[in-house]
Amino acid sequence: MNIVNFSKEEFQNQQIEAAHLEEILKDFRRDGYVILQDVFSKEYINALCADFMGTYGHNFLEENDRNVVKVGNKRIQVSVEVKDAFNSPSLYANPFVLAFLRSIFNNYFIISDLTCVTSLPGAQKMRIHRDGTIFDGLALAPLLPAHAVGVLIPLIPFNKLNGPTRYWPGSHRISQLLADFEENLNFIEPEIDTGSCILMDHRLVHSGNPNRSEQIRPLLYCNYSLPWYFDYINFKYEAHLIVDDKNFEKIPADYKLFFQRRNMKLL
Ligand SMILES: O=C(O)CCC(=O)C(=O)O
Repeated sequence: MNIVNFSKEEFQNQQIEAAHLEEILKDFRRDGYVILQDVFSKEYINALCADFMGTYGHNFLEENDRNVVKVGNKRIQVSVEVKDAFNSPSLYANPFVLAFLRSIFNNYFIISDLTCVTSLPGAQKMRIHRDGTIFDGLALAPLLPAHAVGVLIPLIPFNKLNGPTRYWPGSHRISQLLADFEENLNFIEPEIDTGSCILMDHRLVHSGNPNRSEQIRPLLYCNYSLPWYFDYINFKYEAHLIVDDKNFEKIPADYKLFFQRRNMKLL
């Protein structure tokens, strides 16, 4: 598994050593994912989780079942407003993540959406899917570099019981029918702790596992992409990056361009 541990010096300098970054990029390009260990503080992730449950917890009550966007059985997707703990460079400008993205996207990229997918106790397994493709069906498609990268951040520790996400390494470079992956046992199901995250090429085939625990299991997605890419399938009806003017003002000038798509929706 592509688990990246940073050295004491890298943490001290908040910078990835050049040869190490090359290695990470190589693994990501080959397998479509890498796991960055301990790049956020656990206290900060706990604060995000508390804010998330405080603001969006009502979505998970049975009486609100009809008003939520479901991406699977008992699996709910919400667009998370950039405010409170979510309006922080600690989230959207993590130095390790940004160094990686600058190399992948040749310096220019945006935040395409901030979303949380929550599986509720008893959630069944999700359909197998890719988050987004371009030039689908063309022989050229699997040869292209990444156009979008999801930073997937568990807001509670993910374990076998609450259902770690299933990923098929290398599948971003294979144009195979999704149905074929049902029988494909070459998957990984990393149990990721709070403070760590997985960086995923949007084309990587993956699926949510059943939640057999009593816990609500939120998975935060901060998706970055090249500026021209728009996820028109997932975000047709709702803004995918919600930032009001007051919160936009609080974003440091260096990062404002990340939010150039704020409050945009198609229909
Ligand atoms: O819930 C999960 O583990 C995965 C969710 C997912 O793959 C998605 O919403 O695209």
